[in-house]
Amino acid sequence: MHYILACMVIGTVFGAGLAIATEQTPNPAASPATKPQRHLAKFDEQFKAADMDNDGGLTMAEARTAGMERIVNNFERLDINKNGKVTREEIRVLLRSRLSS
Ligand SMILES: [Ca+2]
Ligand SMILES: [Ca+2]
Repeated sequence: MHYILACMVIGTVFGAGLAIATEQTPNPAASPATKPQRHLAKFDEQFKAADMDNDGGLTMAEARTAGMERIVNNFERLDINKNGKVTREEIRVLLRSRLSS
């Protein structure tokens, strides 16, 4: 009885481990992207997740809900065209000017 139970447990654990191993995505660090590019890619993901109405811009409320404090704190400066939304392009302009300075 104990033997059968042990076999079932081992089978379950091994099967689950195999499933996890095959579902793993390739290591992003292995990509040839440079550090700033990776930073931007990560930022894009955060931005997409924060942009709840998918209009391509973050309002102050969206940034605050997503916990993006850096955007909330610099909202006025980031919103270059003063339309009440910070777009990825507006943030990139600021990021680039910071990276090159
Ligand atoms: Ca939005
Ligand atoms: Ca704007």
